[in-house]
Amino acid sequence: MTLLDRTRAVLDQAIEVYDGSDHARRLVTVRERLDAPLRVAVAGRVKAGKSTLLNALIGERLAPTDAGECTRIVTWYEDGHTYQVRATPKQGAARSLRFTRDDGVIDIDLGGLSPAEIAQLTVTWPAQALRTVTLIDTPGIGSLSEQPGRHTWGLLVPDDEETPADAVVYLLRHLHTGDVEFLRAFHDNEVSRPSPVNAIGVLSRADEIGVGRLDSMASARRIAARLGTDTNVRRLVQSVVPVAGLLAETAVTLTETEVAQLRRIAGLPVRQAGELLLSADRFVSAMPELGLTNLEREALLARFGLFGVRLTSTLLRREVATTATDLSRELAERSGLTGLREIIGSLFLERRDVLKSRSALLALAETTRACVRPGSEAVAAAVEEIMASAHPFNELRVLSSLRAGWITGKADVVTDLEHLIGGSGSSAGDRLQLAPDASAAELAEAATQALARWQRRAEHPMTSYEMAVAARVAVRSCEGLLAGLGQRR
Ligand SMILES: Nc1nc2c(ncn2[C@@H]2O[C@H](COP(=O)(O)OP(=O)(O)O)[C@@H](O)[C@H]2O)c(=O)[nH]1
Ligand SMILES: [Mg+2]
Repeated sequence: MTLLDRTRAVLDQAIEVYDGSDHARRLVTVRERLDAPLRVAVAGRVKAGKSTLLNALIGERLAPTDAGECTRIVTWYEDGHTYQVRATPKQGAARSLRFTRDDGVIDIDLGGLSPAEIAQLTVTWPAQALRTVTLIDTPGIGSLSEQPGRHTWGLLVPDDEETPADAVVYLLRHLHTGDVEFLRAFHDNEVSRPSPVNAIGVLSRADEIGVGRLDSMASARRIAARLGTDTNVRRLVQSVVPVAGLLAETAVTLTETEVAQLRRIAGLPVRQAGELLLSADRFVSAMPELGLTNLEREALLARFGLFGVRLTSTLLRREVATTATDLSRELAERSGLTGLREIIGSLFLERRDVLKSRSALLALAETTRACVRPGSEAVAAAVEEIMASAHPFNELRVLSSLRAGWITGKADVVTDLEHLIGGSGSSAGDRLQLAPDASAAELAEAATQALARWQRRAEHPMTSYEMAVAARVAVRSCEGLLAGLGQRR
């Protein structure tokens, strides 16, 4: 039986035990959630660039950025057949809200409700990207004493049994003590404590790190790599990637008009273009003969940032990309968006079932603690049994123990282990550290070797207790790989 099937079975059992009560109704929604898209929250401080990045991930400029009352409300973006916005007030029934689209961005009419009265907005939007994930935009944790801050906190660190988000993309601009505390509390639960299993770090607004210089992304990559090896960060997020969110958002919503405008800059002699782009002020006002109005220039700055204007005009001049389509792909790549999508794919989407089961089992465990009934102890025992025995959970536990520094060993051994248990992606290639185009025979050979290696390690008398436990999990992972490869042949 798969993990999802086991989870479903124990949920069914619990729904019968709690039949007729609110608990049963809640558990029915927990069960429905197992089949729904993965819920990923975008979290971080106010102005970290959350809404902008969310738009980039959706591929449309939906979420309002900067100020505005709606940025203070937790907003869910989910797939659906029709365009719809609903408000869930803290008191009273959910209701539909009117909205307009101004320049792509949704402008929601709260219909007389104040942001403080609304628990959640739900935007239903037919978008390809939302088929596999529901994205949750959060107001940001500027300060937890503020209302919006508390909202976000409640969403990610719920005090009732439901964990609204299955995973989180956490935006960091500069690592802040507040960030670490926040992440620690979010991960404070029993499957993995503290746990990097369902969090990815994004070094956001990466273009600003090198003050918009053309090599800004290279600097940002170095800083992100350093953050990613920092022990404090590693025990909280799986990895840290740099993303220039604004440029990413523009990349996926690029217009022909914008490309035409940037071609004018690309057409200038290099030195003149360099002078024009020395500063934002100069760009807006210098060189009136360029044929772009001040307003157009300001609009370009707002969409690309100075870094984006520099980079895009350079790409056009060097003919790295000449059409809007090519340019869009190139900018998505260079802004870090493509990399982020890949990592969301390998660390969240490929692990969807585990993350889903985990959320459901946590909810279930909480219910059996909160309300004891005839039969509820058997449910609690079944939940514990799955959490303790299911191999994917064991992999997650080893991963977080590694990240927390509870399992130690030689660097190459630790790296080998981390990959094998799926720490850098769940595909056979990722686990065995082989190229994506490795043949089935190569994969099988590498898996056989890894199996022997980890069996030896598990049985070796000098292996520490913790490493021996981890080694047995790795052995199971290798067996799983071999079984999977056998099926495909
Ligand atoms: N230069 C630059 N500005 C950004 C970037 N991401 C967001 N911004 C700007 O930062 C401000 C806040 O962004 P927003 O997405 O609303 O942040 P949020 O409060 O975290 O949702 C807006 O003016 C954005 O245009 C980025 O990657 N680079
Ligand atoms: Mg926002």
